[in-house]
Parts: sequence; structure tokens; C-alpha cells
Amino acid sequence: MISLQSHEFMNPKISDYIISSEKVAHVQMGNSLEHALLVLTKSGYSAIPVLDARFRIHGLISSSMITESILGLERIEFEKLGEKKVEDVMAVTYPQVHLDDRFEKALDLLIDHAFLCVVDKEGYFEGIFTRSALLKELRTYIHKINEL
Ligand code: 2BA
Repeated sequence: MISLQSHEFMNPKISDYIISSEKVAHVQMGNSLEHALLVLTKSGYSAIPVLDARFRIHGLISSSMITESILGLERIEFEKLGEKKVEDVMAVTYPQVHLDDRFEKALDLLIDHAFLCVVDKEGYFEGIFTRSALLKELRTYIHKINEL
């Protein structure tokens, strides 16, 4: 029986596996929904962080949040894309971890979320920890176990 709990798999720090902030597609507070939709479409990601000018994180925005917010009774009101701001529709509760948190915490959260926002103690955005980063680490660990 493989014991994940007692093994080194749980020991690495999240900081060793994050996609750093400068490589993460994001939008800024004050950006229009039109701009956010453009960034989401061009990047190909389904949800991205909303940051302020000092790189503090305020929420997450997704294409479906945007579409939902411009749904009228009879049609999609595209003209609202230029009027509304990302802070009007973003999710303000989202999964967060800190740089010195361990895999175990991330493992629990990544069951329900595709990525976690990594923040420092002052709320500055450090990057993201993705489900695929965790799965790659798990694969490496399983290969190691199989070679024993
Ligand atoms: P999703 O956009 O829903 O993407 C789910 C998975 O699909 C990703 O898993 C990745 O394996 C693949 N994928 C989607 N778009 C991709 C692209 N443009 N290039 C390469 N692969 C792509 P993960 O890599 O585990 O990412 C999980 C979630 O983290 C993504 O969910 C996205 O919301 C976010 N994410 C990942 N990298 C990002 C980045 N550089 N900037 C912003 N958000 C990112």
C-alpha cells in the first residue's frame, strides 16, 4: 500500500511548482468586460485572476461569468461589454494558498478547482499552482515507487 501521507510527495513546498505571476494571463481592476473577454479568448484559459496595479489579487473572472452578466431577457446585450468592469462580475471568493503551504493542502483544494492562487502574506499575487503541476509531481512519485 502506498502511503502518500508519510512520503516525500507531501513535503515539497508549493513555491517550487508555481507558474510565476509574470507568466499568468490576468486582467486588472477597472478593465472592461470586453477587454477581459479578449484576454480569456486569446489565452485560451477558462478563468484568470483579477489584479490591481500593485499586483494584489482581488478575484477571478471567467468567460461564463461575463456571458451570464450580459444575458438579457431576450438576447445577449453585447453593448454592455464596454460598459461593465471586471470588478462588477468577478468572483471574490476563490481558493488561495501561501508560498510555504505544502502539497497536502493543495491536494485537497485541487479536487474542486483547476488552479489555486498563490499569495504572500500581504495579499500580493505570486502566481498559480495548477492541477496539472500536482498531477505531474504525483506521476513522478508513482514512477519512483514502481522502480523500487
Ligand atoms: P483551464 O483553462 O480550464 O484549462 C484546463 C487545462 O487545459 C489546463 O490545465 C491545461 O492542461 C489545458 N489548457 C487550457 N488552456 C491551455 C493553454 N492556453 N495552453 C496550454 N494548456 C492549456 P492546467 O494547466 O492544470 O491549468 C488549470 C487552470 O489554471 C486553467 O484552467 C486556467 O484557468 C489556469 N491557468 C493555467 N495556466 C495559466 C496561465 N499561464 N495564465 C492564466 N491562467 C492559467
